[in-house]
Amino acid sequence: MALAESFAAHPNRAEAPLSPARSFGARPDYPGEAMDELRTWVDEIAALTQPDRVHWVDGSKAEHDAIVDQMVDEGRLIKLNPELRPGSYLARSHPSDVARTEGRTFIASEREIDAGPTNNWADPAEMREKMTGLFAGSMRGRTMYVLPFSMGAVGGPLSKIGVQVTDSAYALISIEVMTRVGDAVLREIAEGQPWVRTVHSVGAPLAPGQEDEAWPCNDDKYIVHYPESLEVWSYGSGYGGNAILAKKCFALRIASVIGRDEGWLAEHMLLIRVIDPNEKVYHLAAAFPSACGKTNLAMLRPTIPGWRVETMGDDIAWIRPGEDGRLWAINPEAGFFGVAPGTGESTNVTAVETLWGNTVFTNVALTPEGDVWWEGLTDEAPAHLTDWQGNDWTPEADHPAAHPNSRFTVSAAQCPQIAPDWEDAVPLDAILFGGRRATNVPLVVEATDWTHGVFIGSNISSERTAAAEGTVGELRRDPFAMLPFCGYNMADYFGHWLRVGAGLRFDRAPRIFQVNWFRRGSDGRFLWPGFGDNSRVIDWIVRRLQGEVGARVSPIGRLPHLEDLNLDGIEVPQEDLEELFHVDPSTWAQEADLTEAFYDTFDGRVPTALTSELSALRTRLASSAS
Ligand code: OXD
Ligand code: MN
Repeated sequence: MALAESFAAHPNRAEAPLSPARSFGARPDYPGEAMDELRTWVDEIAALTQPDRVHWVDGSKAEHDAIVDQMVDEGRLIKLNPELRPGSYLARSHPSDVARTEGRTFIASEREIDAGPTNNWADPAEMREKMTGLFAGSMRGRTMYVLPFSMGAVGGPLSKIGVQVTDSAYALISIEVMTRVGDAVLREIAEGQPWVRTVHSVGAPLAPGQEDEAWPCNDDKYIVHYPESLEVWSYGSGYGGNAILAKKCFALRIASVIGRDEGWLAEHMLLIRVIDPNEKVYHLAAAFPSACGKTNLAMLRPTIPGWRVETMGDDIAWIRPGEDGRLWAINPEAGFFGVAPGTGESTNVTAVETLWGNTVFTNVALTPEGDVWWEGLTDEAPAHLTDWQGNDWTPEADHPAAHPNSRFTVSAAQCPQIAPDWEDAVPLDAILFGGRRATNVPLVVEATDWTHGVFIGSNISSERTAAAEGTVGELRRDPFAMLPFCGYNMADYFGHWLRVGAGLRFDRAPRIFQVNWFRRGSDGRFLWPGFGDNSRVIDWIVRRLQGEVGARVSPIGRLPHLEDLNLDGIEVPQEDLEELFHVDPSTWAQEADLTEAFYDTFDGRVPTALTSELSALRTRLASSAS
């Protein structure tokens, strides 16, 4: 079967009969060595963590509803007004547990060099001893849930499976949205598919009779990855990125290691299908650092007539070379765990429509009518709210009503512009690298070839946002938007990108572009309207793919001829346009110095192809300055 057909076919999607029914939460008794191995592992974790109960999750609606009802009764979730937001809930985290904790995230590879200078390395033997101590008895008084999950459609050709054990019901209901959970996955395990082991505890054991917190967690946090044994152990945090281990921990950090070894790429990228006015179809993957408008691009509504975008994924893409010399991509996730603030009718109407119901909100504000609100949902704040910490709030308050990293968790299938075949693999036509840059980086630049594109990707930087701890606004180097998510040495990761590119058919490899929606003028104004008008940049990119428009050569890559941009219906003054694409050789020479300093941190491990790109850039800048 041709590769494209085999990707489309997905013969074993979960339609085949499931294993025999079992009672609520019970341990499955399907026979087989692989299942014995799983049961033994679960028993070992339970013996260590000592939960009161072990509940094997079957992923059924009845089970989900029972767990959610119990969470509401226990005060862990607030049920929203079903007339305004049916099937939806609000969770409020502990104020100290609101974002990923990169400083407490570790790669425990056998050799320190395999973690590289951008990761926190820990010695695996020492870390195991430490974690065993922390997890001993950590689930006392709680239920330990066992969740078999699939990233990608169950049985799909690019899919991978894992099992998470967790003592957090919040993690459980989030994982049920973000992945495919349940017995269809157990059947895969029973049939011998390899699976990744992930263990999570909020680190808050309960003594007999002790009253629980609404959001239990521990001040001491460890998010630990063992790349050799493909395991994740996460302790102390209930926050999504630290607790939904299938997402950043597995689908990026561990999967990037699997991808390195198997010849594919696990990337922090959205995935969209763009349909031009002639109904021609293109697939784009785009890497943006956290909270840089990635969800907005994933759900783009073009403002130019005749163009459509179908959403396929908003955060992660698994990308594999096909036998046809192209790159094929899937979104391994099943839901969106998106940043709420800034998502509004005027900025991302598709996301607002996606959230009509069946959504778990975390750390947003509550309206007196029992609905949710966050900064940017509407232009004007309601006169009275309960803020994310449960306190009264009015627009005069000195802090936002919703936490800047407050989130929605919702099934991808609920997105009104989701591609009908969003669970299938699609061939990539272009890869975009973006960031939030007030200066220097033009609205769009095309790489001259794959190696130059990898060079650009290795140099992505962005002003810091609230998705991780740190000072908001500060410039942060975030190569491929993978800095916090690459499970191995990033210099080797750059080399892996070069190798993957070298294996593609040169005329079928995706073309690579850099974009920046956030450039400001010298007066501080944004120079580009952004949002739906970013479709104008996509239009140019697609016309480049079609060979319909030329480009001008610049020291940093190919730039559009300004007259080729479709600006019908918007007013962008000529000076702003020129500033949007201005390349200043002296500030770019400073960027080159920063690149050199960054590459130097890898002690000579950065591939020569990239250091040569840097020298070539400097030569081009010098000759353009003279
Ligand atoms: C996210 C992130 O939550 O990138 O997606 O931080
Ligand atoms: Mn992300």
